[in-house]
Amino acid sequence: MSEKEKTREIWRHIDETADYARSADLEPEFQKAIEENIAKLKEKISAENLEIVAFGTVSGCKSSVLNVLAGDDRLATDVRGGTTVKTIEIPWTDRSGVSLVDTPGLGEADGGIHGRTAREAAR
Ligand SMILES: Nc1nc2c(ncn2[C@@H]2O[C@H](COP(=O)(O)OP(=O)(O)O)[C@@H](O)[C@H]2O)c(=O)[nH]1
Ligand SMILES: [Mg+2]
Repeated sequence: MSEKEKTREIWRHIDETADYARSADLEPEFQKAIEENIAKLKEKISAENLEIVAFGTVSGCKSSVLNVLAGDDRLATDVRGGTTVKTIEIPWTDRSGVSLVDTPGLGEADGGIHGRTAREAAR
């Protein structure tokens, strides 16, 4: 399959999912969630920006690895878990169209909200 055909196929699947969400007998909340995700997905595809997302357990060196890729220490790191509390997106130096995305860690004590933030960023 050529790149052009693959792109067309992806958009076809997205449109079919949107049609299904509109026509199916779904809970309004679920329908809204699908529509919001489709809108976000379309935005991401149109932006043609590659996101490298660091996703994993707390103190797993996620921020440290992204700092190495970025070439400086702009993301905070700490021996204590829970330093990264929100999703942070930074452009990869000298490379247009590529972003490094840091997320809070999974498995943090009382860190349910941070885990959800991380999962959301990785979608
Ligand atoms: N021993 C060792 N520690 C590291 C290395 N890379 C990072 N660390 C330390 O591991 C700890 C957690 O790193 P961090 O990047 O904040 O983890 P995050 O919670 O996944 O973002 C920090 O104290 C880092 O300095 C490494 O290569 N070796
Ligand atoms: Mg971190």
